[in-house]
Amino acid sequence: IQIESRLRRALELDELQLYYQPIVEAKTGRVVGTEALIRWNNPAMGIVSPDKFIPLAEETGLIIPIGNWVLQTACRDMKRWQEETGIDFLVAVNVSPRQFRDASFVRTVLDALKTNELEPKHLELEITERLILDDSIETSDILRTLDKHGVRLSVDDFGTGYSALGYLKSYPFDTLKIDKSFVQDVINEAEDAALVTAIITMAHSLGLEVIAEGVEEQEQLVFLREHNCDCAQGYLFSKPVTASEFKLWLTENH
Ligand code: G
Ligand code: G
Ligand code: MN
Ligand code: NA
Repeated sequence: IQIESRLRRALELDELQLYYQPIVEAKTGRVVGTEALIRWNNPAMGIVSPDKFIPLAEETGLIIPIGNWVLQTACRDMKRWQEETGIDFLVAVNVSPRQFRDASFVRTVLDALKTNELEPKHLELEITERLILDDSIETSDILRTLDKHGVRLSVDDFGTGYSALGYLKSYPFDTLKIDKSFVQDVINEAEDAALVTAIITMAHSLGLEVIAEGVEEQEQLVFLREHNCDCAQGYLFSKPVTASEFKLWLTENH
């Protein structure tokens, strides 16, 4: 309860912050995107991880104003980096189920783009398999509408959602993000190597780009390159960092 009332005030007290983690092209290391990852910087509790407060935000409905703030902030930061560096890349934003199903979600997304004069192709929304599992008409309509507007869509945490695969052919996804649990042991476990290889092949056959998450070691990157994985993200390149640290990384690494 105490944490709930603190979270309620976090927005107005300006305690929420976006960290950013680069997404790079596997073959070249060139930056192609950055994922926004929220943090809550509370004077009493320090930096709180989203695993600790996003579920609470979902339960209480606070995810709606918080999600709106995330979209606005990510689009604003992205616009500024593009103007300052001229680099062509995109920002990826995580979307949780309650936020996605809110009646105003599409409007919120388009608003954030318009307010910040960001082109839709520079925004990618990360949707988890868990959300897709509920394949209602609304889910499909929302995805189609966003796709029609040119916003990019990715499947996050792929392989962990106990979901059927049929949605991949009927929904307008652009990108598939292989969950880090598969990438972690890709060198040492033959099964994980087989799964990662198969996922990449399947995704490409369906016209999807592939991002491997949780890449920590050079050997993993080499494996991914050899198996034609398009992009990679993980501590090997950078951990999630503040917006100003990311700007520095960007100017030093492109
Ligand atoms: O860095 P990491 O600890 O940031 O993220 C933990 C979890 O929190 C991940 O599953 C990630 O998708 C989720 N997450 C991070 N930022 C956001 C956000 O802005 N919105 C939502 N809904 N989830 C987020
Ligand atoms: O669920 P989602 O994929 O959105 O969240 C990504 C999570 O993975 C975040 O908590 C982020 O901090 C974390 N992460 C990013 N890179 C790495 C990595 O190389 N190794 C590990 N173990 N975690 C990572
Ligand atoms: Mn994500
Ligand atoms: Na993920």
